[in-house]
Amino acid sequence: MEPYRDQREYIDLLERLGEVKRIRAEVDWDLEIGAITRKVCNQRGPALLFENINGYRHTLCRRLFTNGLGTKARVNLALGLPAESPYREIVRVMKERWSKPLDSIVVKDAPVKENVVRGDKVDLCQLPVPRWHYRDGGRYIVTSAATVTRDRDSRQLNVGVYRGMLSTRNSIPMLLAASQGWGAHLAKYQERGEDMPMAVVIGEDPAIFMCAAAPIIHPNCSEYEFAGALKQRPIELVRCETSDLLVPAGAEIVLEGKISADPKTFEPEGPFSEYTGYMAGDRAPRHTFRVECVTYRSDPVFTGCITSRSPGRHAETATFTCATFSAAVWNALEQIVPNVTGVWTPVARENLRVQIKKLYRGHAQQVANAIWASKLGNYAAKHLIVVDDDIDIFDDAAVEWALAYRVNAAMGDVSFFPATIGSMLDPSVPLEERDAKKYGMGKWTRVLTDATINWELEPRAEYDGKRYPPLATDIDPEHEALVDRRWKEYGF
Ligand SMILES: Cc1cc2nc3c(=O)[nH]c(=O)nc-3n(C[C@H](O)[C@H](O)[C@H](O)COP(=O)(O)O)c2cc1C
Ligand SMILES: [Mn+2]
Repeated sequence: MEPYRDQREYIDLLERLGEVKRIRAEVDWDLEIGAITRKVCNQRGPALLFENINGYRHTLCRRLFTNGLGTKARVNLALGLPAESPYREIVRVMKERWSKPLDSIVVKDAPVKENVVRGDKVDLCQLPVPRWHYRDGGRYIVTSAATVTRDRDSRQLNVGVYRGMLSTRNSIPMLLAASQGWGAHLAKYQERGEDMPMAVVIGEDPAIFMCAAAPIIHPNCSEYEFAGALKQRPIELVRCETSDLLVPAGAEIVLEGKISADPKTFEPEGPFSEYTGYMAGDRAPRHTFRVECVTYRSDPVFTGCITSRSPGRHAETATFTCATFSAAVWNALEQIVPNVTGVWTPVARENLRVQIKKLYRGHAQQVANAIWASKLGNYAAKHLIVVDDDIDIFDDAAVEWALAYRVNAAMGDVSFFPATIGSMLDPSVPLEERDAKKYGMGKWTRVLTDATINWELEPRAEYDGKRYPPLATDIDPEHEALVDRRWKEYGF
């Protein structure tokens, strides 16, 4: 694989392949960068490096990178796969690599420590943070960045992607969901009346970005080791200045500080142009990250992304979350349910497809329980379709066919699981019903469509002893051979 150590080397790699466009014309952080990014994403265009941002010529950070993973070809590139590899292959490779997390290395000297700013000198307004969308509640400083926290007791690290908005020169209100990795961590600090140390990593390796945005179950390590596995090269980490958190040595910018569960410390955040494609979510006081220290590489590259997409409108995150999500669910599911032969989420992780080699009645229901019982169901698998292993889950027409001819709701093939945790950003749920302050999370009624052949159907002699009639689309072997033999004679 074409090696790259960090985002900076990844940008160099993109440059050599003509996959990045440097924009030297002066652009405004206020809506112009967001509008350009939107258009380029929609066209599946190049990664973008903005080098001349209005008001940011003499600040500590002057450049902005976005859309690094904005096409399937670049996702392949980041994984070291041939640019044309289909998602079927991407999911397979991710799943395989993630089955063997790779230990990270802790180093002493790191590029991200080239510059250190502490205390009163911290000024986040020195970063060229865009207002991405005209309806956004503010300038979103934390989009593709990775948030690092530690379990207070087990000392296990978590690295997750969570949104955050620039509020003051040293504070960032964020969307903290109790069911996510850092949500569970914060609850433990809250019990002791302590603030939680955290770090936000801006401009991290694209492999770390992909892993931090995936629902990886990692009882014995963190997302860093999964990123190392994806790259097949260990991630180099360095200790934070103000805590014992570990951050990538080659990151562009690291914000260090603390977050509190005390509502008195909350600042208003939202709304944000969300991944649903809607301005889902309100403006409300939210958990606020207080930045005490900033470390950064010389001439750092601020990094962010747009994440909202709707039919015909594309976003950077949509190119890889379909694959990372499928691979993470497949790996985890495989540990607890037999004969899972594939997982795919073609458009939105709300709609998940699982393929099984069915072993018994209730197998599809077991799959649903396993996903809905765990963090695999966070923001995901509201609608689950389970198919037999003769149905290609990457083929929409095949799945539609199975839905048409293998589902009979009267026989229990469709089941509802009401009042589960759900996305607080899903506009199909009334706002009051997904009030995270009151409920911690949103609320979903989950739906399983079991599109496997129902084993209540009796095998029948006229069906050659099977539960289902024989396919009517094949040709008997004798005539298949005959027609093949005479094919040219027919004039084809
Ligand atoms: C750009 C982007 C922004 C995201 N923002 C949030 C967010 O604000 N809150 C949240 O709970 N999840 C958010 N997610 C989804 C999480 O990254 C994802 O659920 C991931 O699995 C979380 O990691 P964890 O399982 O370690 O908590 C976002 C994902 C992306 C790609
Ligand atoms: Mn995690």
